[in-house]
Amino acid sequence: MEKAQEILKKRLQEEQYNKLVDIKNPGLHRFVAEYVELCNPDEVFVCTDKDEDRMRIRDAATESGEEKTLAVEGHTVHFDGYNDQGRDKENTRFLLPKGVDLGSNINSIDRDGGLEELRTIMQNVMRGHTLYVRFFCLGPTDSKFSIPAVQLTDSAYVAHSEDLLYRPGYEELKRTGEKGGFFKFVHSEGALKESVSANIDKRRVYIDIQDNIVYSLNTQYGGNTIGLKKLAMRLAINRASKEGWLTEHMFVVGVHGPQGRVTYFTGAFPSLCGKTSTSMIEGETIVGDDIAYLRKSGEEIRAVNVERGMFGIIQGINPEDDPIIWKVLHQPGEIIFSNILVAEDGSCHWIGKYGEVPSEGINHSGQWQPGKKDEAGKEITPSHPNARFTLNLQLLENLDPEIDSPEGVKVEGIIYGGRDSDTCVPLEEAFSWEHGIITKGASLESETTAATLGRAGVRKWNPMSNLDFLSIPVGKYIEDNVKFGRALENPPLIFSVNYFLKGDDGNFLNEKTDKAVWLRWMELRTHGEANVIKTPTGYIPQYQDLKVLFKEVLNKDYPKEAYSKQFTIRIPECLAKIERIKKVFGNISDTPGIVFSELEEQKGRLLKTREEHGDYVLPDKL
Ligand code: SPV
Ligand code: MN
Repeated sequence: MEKAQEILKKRLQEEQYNKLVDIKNPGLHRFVAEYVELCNPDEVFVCTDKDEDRMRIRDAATESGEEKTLAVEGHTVHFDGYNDQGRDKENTRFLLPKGVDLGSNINSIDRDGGLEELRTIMQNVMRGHTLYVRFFCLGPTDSKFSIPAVQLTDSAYVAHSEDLLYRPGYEELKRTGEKGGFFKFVHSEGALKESVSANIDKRRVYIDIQDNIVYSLNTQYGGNTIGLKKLAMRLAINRASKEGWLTEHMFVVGVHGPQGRVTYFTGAFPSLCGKTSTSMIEGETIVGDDIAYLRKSGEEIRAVNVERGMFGIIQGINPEDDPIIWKVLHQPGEIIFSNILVAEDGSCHWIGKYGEVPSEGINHSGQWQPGKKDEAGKEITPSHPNARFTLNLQLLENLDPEIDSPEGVKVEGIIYGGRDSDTCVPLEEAFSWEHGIITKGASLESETTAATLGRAGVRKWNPMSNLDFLSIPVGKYIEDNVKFGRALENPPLIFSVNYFLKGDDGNFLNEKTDKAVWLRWMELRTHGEANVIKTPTGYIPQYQDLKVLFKEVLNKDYPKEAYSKQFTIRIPECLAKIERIKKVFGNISDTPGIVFSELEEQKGRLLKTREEHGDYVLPDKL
């Protein structure tokens, strides 16, 4: 008997052992055995795709106190520690073998030293805990997109969240047996104090691309711990680059055009910039809201949702702007809320929800009442700005029927969006694939938000909104993107949107609901059914087309004056942006030449237009 099997036989109860060795994959057995020995849990539970196993994990989450039940049936709440409310960028590092260089934008640590540090932290870290072994499939099962994955975690909350968020993979791994080149995740919340990770100073998220393993220790926040989410994304970006496809931080949505036509778009937006709400627009259908794999199939680009659930931001969800999610959040169903405020009657409250703020309750800081301050004297909001809800997309009435299609959906448009108060127009189409990839995707900037730890409100460069997850050098990543669509005769159109543009008075120039119109205009454009105005930075819509769409989609009048303000080309700001982006790329050693040539051409067009029309150019002038 192999050594791994011996260890497993000794450490696992017979029933659990049998479930594990039913998957004929010695690599998997070695992986589980190694971390059972090292982390030393009291018990091991192997979860198959069967309902009874899955329910066992759901129940364990409440029995352990990691989740508490709420007033509505099926709803639970989980709290992460007060200082564990976002992705920890500083302590997220790639384990780099000697001779590998990912560039200075990517946080890394020498592999041998990092592994040693991890081993020290992991020694007996699961003592007193149960280790859950779970199997999932990234992407639809039995498809060329599928990547099987195994998660080891001592958090029933993490294991439960993944149950809602990912497609089951036990049977998939059994089917693929030894062939499955699976991704591996090891998570421990570490020692707990009042149900939250106590040793935050030893919080680590280390990614080993060589062995396709990600380690996550002494943390609970989903973005750090849910292996299949942003941790798997880092492994997948690396694999995709080697195999000629793309892993993107993108939603996938079906936009419903004239005569029942459905056109699929993907969209990349940094956190808290309207990504989920764009994928949830009324009248359209959602395939996914966060991560997509894109592969070429003949002359087409096809995309799948890597996930099957949503780990969505709850701040600002209200019945007017988000009617579908609002409804789901108020009816029975399996939903995990995290870091919201729970009132005494078991009802939930969050920032931006309609209705009164409860006069007291429990939130991520413990017992809370208005005016409560933290140790640093900072006022604690009722819910954390990064508070979330976790649910299976099947709960949504707008789920697209192609969600599980093994072939994915055909992508006809790609949207890049950021939080930008003063530079880019609300909606614009790129001149070409290359122009779009460089000036919209690779040049994406956003004013920071609360989804990562650190200061909010600072303008940050975030190419394709994927910077935090890149596991290949940035230049190589941009080049992969350029090459991906360049060879196609009719690549998807590329668009940029900006929902956050402000006027001179500091107020937003658009309503939240306007994005529904933008989507429908893009849908028409992919079929050549709307006209444009050519600006130095891309094609913008004509007033007349938007006026019709505003009436049709929102039943609203759209004054010409509003259009003119929104679509004024702000040349000084656009030029300043080009200089910022050039500077960033100037510091990246493997930047492909096309980045600079596209930016220079754009600069030339802007300067020429400025000569003719001045700094701020109304669309009618062009
Ligand atoms: C994001 O921040 O982009 C998210 C949530 O989707 S997290 O899981 O933290 O990445
Ligand atoms: Mn995301």
